[in-house]
Amino acid sequence: MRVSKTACPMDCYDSCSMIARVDDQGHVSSIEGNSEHPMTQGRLCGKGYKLLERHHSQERMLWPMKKVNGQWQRIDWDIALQEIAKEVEMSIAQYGPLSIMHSYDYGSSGILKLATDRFFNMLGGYTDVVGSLCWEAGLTAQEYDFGQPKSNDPTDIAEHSKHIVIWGRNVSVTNMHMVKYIREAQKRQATVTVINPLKTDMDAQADLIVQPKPGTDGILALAICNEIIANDRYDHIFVDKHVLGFDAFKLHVQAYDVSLAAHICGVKEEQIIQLANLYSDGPTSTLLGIGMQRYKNGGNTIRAIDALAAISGNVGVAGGGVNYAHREMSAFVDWHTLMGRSHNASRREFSRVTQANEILEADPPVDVLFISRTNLVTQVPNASLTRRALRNVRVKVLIDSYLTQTADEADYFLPVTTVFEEEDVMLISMWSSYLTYANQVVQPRGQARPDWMIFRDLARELHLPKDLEISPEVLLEEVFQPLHKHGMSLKACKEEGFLRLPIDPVAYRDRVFKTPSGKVELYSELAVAHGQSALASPGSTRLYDSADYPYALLTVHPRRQENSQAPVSHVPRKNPPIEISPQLAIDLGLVELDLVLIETNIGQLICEVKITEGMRMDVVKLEQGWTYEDQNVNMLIAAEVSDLGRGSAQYDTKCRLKKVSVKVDEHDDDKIGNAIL
Ligand SMILES: Nc1nc2c(c(=O)[nH]1)N[C@H]1C(S)=C(S)[C@@H](COP(=O)(O)OP(=O)(O)OC[C@H]3O[C@@H](n4cnc5c(=O)[nH]c(N)nc54)[C@H](O)[C@@H]3O)O[C@H]1N2
Ligand SMILES: Nc1nc2c(c(=O)[nH]1)N[C@H]1C(S)=C(S)[C@@H](COP(=O)(O)OP(=O)(O)OC[C@H]3O[C@@H](n4cnc5c(=O)[nH]c(N)nc54)[C@H](O)[C@@H]3O)O[C@H]1N2
Ligand code: SF4
Ligand SMILES: [Mo]
Repeated sequence: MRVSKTACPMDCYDSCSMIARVDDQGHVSSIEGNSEHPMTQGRLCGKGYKLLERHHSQERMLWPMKKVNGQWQRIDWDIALQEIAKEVEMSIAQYGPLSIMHSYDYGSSGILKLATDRFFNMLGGYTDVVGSLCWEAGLTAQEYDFGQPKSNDPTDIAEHSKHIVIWGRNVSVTNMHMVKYIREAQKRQATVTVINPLKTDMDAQADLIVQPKPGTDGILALAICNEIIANDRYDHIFVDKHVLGFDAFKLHVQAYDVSLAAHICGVKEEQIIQLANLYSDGPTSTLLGIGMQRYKNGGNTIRAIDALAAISGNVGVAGGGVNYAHREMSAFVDWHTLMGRSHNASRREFSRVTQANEILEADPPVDVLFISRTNLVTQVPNASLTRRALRNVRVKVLIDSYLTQTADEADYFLPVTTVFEEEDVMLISMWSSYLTYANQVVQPRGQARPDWMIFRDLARELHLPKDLEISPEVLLEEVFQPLHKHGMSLKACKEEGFLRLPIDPVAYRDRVFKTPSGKVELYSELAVAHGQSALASPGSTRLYDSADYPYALLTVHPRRQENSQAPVSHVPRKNPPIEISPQLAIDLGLVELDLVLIETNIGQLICEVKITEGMRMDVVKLEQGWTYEDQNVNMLIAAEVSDLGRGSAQYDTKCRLKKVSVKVDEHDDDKIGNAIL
């Protein structure tokens, strides 16, 4: 029995350090959280423990495959790489290098995964994906407001916050290691407020629960600002010294009358007053979620909440913070070296959100598409359009461990190693200040290879420069050179399994804001230069303007799995559960386990009713990541973009519900689940 330190590779706030035990046959026999890691504290979440199952599963694909007459057939690595290299050469000869595209996402947080960019840069040009299905509207908002998104450390919140506002983050599900810091603060009598249209686990321990209509939080935040300013309860010293545009902002928020806002947001006036009291009686820490900015007004929503935290004196102070992301982590990485940008390759950029449309309209066309670290068909909004776009590309190469729905549309499948079979460093800039080290624990199963090795081998076939002929250990050393300036090195990270980066636990304590003015910019010329309003202007979403689709559909992150990465032992459900409130169930004549047809402007699915107390009655909850045969949740969601950055507006979706009898389900089986195109 041998013990090795590794790390959870999932795109998750917590970035856990793991201990893997290896038996005498060289198999990983168990994993557990590293008890020495101050945040992991020996505990992984349920989906973390399931990593072992995904590693060992019989359903994991261990050999390269090629689709012949619609069927997958095993093929030698050498032949697969020779054939793919030929396809690449042919496409470049006919259309130029922009006809080669790489679509990838956050399937793994390993930093070496990004070294695959070196391959595409060596080609002299390619089509890249930019923007985010995840969090870019909020990032851009905080760049306008603060220059760089930063967060107060959870330990600081545990020790110093008087009030904690969990605003649209599902902490116990998506960021479970935060819960113990919240409990610590509560032991000191800190209050907890939850702002979320859905019921969350934290409601049970909250002092105040506010349930706004989805997409209206920006209006809520500006009404709270109005209340604070009107009662002269804002932080004069901070505003005078560190805020740009306060006078214009003060005039702007006068339009956000408390009773009008309460009506629009569907909350009580007294709740707005209570929130104004909490923010002006700091230090108040805001834990912003990512779900809340997946709206057409999502970026301006975050700007409004940023402004609230700033004017109420909760930025740059212990126990405060408007905590969305932790971008200071980036400063410790030499990104240019990692990605091999020295080749000056020409890049054509497609948005992750609208890539299907862009592929369909591309000139030169996308002729060879590499897909890695993403399950495009289930995760990108408008799944039917994604399938159509993929069918329009001549050659699709999928690099994954499982035959996902994206594999239905692929031509080649190349098997990738799991985290236990490769060396890497996890860097996640969502919450924690730790790098975690993944030592290679065991030899790869079957013929799986790490992503960088697959592209190195393809580069050899194509006689490209030798940018990927470098061991992971050496490459990691080069990439983390910036650590040396701080007297640190990766060696300690490798040995301990983690390394705490020297980041101040209090964000902006030095009052240095990397905005053009050096202040918090409530009025942003940069936003104006990008065609946006200077001041946070969340308006209202279109959510409630249609009688045809009266309910908001929130396709939130699943409790028991990471996006579509379901545990293999999980038995797929034909009809995914949708959660509705008891009042809505009565209105629609529905009872628990009834089948109901859910329809949006682009698709329909049959779901099973689950009745949940404590959620808004005009909202329907459906966990994303569910798949059954060729169906998934993104068949219901249009590919719409957010206001700021190149973000996605998946939660700005309306739906209607119709009870269906079992008979209709049986007879109309082939109609149901097909998107309306
Ligand atoms: N278990 C699990 N953990 C995960 C993931 C997973 O798939 N499963 N995914 C990881 C990834 S990729 C990410 S990006 C993060 C996401 O982490 P979170 O942001 O915590 O999760 P989301 O489901 O995106 O949305 C969070 C909450 O926003 C609420 N919400 C939606 N609309 C609104 C609104 O208009 N106003 C307010 N106030 N609240 C709203 C939803 O009800 C939900 O509870 O989680 C990471 N962790
Ligand atoms: N409707 C709706 N849609 C959403 C969201 C939502 O809340 N609602 N959330 C959005 C968000 S926040 C995100 S981040 C995206 C996530 O979108 P994706 O990143 O596409 O989601 P996953 O389902 O996690 O798929 C990752 C894939 O990468 C594979 N993989 C894992 N590790 C590796 C590796 O090391 N190498 C390679 N080559 N492959 C690997 C996995 O097997 C899996 O198939 O989904 C977005 N889509
Ligand atoms: S998914 Fe998140 S909480 Fe779960 S083990 Fe991985 S890093 Fe930890
Ligand atoms: Mo995400």
